[in-house]
Amino acid sequence: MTALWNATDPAPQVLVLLGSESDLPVVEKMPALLERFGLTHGTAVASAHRQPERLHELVRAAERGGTQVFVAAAGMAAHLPGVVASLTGRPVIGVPVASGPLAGVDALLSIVQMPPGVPVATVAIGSAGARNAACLAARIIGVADARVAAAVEDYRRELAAGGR
Ligand code: RP5
Repeated sequence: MTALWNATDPAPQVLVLLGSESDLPVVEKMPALLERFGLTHGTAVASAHRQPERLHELVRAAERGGTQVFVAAAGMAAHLPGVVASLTGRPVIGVPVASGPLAGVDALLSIVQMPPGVPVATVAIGSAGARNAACLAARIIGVADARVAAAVEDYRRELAAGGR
């Protein structure tokens, strides 16, 4: 995988934040998919619990730089997506990771149960969810970007023809 994103780098359209380096395998297919949709992307590790200040800095720098959608993947008591949604008004997609003895159900319930007014669009547990996070980010950005919308339609046609 390419180098991790830093706050001093140009902000990507889609920033993928992870609660731990151990979550990296779950999102490994996202870069290729985001590139297929014509989206710039970056990945950074910042635990909501262990590195709260670093997380704040990364989200603020990305928002300032123009990041359009945040994806946050975390396991166990997965507060990362919710904290990101508290720090930015941009769309946040949460990916539950199956890293503890509860196999991701803990993270799923933690991510999906956001208080009213602070939404996190929650996808399925694990790499299937990460793939859908990339697709959903493209659909969101495609609302105002015809080139991305066309790439989403191309992907949909491929699926309809039996592609996986
Ligand atoms: C969560 O705890 C992380 O997102 C990861 O899924 C899990 C375990 O983290 P490590 O102990 O592997 O760093 O915060």
